[in-house]
Parts: sequence; C-alpha cells; structure tokens
Amino acid sequence: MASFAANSSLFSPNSLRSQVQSSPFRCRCISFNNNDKQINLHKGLGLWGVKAGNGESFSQTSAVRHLTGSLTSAEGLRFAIVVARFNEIVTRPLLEGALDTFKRYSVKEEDIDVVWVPGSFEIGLVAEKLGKSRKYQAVLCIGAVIRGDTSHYDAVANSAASGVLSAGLSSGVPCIFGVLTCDDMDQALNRAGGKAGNKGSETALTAIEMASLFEHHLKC
Ligand code: INI
Repeated sequence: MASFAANSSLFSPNSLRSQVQSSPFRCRCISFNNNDKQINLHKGLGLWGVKAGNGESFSQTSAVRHLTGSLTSAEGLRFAIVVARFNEIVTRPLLEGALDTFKRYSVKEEDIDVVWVPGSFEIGLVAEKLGKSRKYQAVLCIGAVIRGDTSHYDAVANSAASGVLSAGLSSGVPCIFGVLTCDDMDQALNRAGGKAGNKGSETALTAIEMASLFEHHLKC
C-alpha cells in the first residue's frame, strides 16, 4: 500500500519510530509506529489530532508538504466531457468554454472526448463508465437544470449532483461538477459566457488541477 509522502521530521524520535518504505509505485509509503499503534499517513488527513507518546500534539511546521495540482502541466492528460443536450442553448457554450480553456492550457484535441447524453439526470451513469474505463485523468460533467422549466427541478438537480459525486467516488477518477442549477434562463446564460463568466471554463480548470494532483501526487 502506498501513500503520498510526508516528512518524518514532524515526529519526535523518542516517541515515534518512523519507517520509510519503498513502494512499487512512484510515491513513498510512510508509516509511523507508536509502540503498538500503527499510523499510516495515507489514511491520516486527521493527522494533526494524533497525540504523540509524550502527550504533545503534532503541529504544522515548515517541513509539512502541501500537495496541489498544477495548471501548467496539462499536456498529455486525457479528459472526457459528458454534456447534457437538455437546454443545449446553455450547455453548448459551456462546452465551448471548457474546450477553449483546454486549448489555452495546452491540452491536445486528440486527448479530449465529448459524450452527449439526453439530460443532466443521465450524466452520472456515463461519467462513472468513463471514469472506470481508465482512459481519462478526469471527467467533466456539463449540464443546465433550470427551475422555471420543470416541476421536478429538485429531483433532476439533486440526481445530477449525487450522480457526479458517486461517479468520482466509485471510479476513483476526478469527476467535476459543471452542472448549472439556475432559477431561470437569464441566470443560466449569464453563467454560460455572459456577465457571470463561463462555468464550463471553470470546470476545465478544476479538471486540470485535479487530474494533475492525482497524476503527480496521488498515484498510488
Ligand atoms: N434535464 C436537464 O438537464 N435540465 C433540466 O432543466 C431538465 N428539466 O427541466 O426537466 C432536465 N430534464 C431531463 C432529465 O435530465 C432526464 O433527461 C429525463 O428525466 C430522462 O431521464
């Protein structure tokens, strides 16, 4: 089992023995043995709450590594974009915004696949399938749910959100939520390249950052 690396200088040598193991993967696996208590760092987002043997709490030091995805290393990453045809007058400019942003960040056209689905309700299932295919470093999910259009707004909006979340969790591939949920068409168009910017473009930036984070730091 591998984890993202951390710095063992955080831990008092008297209270903890640190073990740095080589892993067959790119990143190192670090675990700490506090007498009978094994603490694996890859499980440990709550690390700061762990008490050392001498009763001291760990605190953040300058040696702590902060892992973030980069927007400048997008070349070579592959993306799928799932787009809902429902409210295409909104979803098409969202898609264009995403594609423009990919171009600006050096993602090649041949590294992008676009998959159209009938509506936002269908996005999650397709995103999960694409994520599990292992062909993509991130899946963008684009749709527009507009309150005025339907009495089942809440059902479609909630299903889209939980579908995208579950696609990411079950596939282990970042699935980015680019589904607009708006009160009316004006609001939707404003967010699809109008006064409020282009949510599709933001979705692409999030996808690049998450893909890069996974590719360069969390590939275990
Ligand atoms: N799909 C959307 O993407 N946006 C909507 O606003 C919407 N409305 O208004 O109903 C919508 N409905 C279709 C839905 O996503 C499914 O395609 C349909 O229910 C078939 O499963």
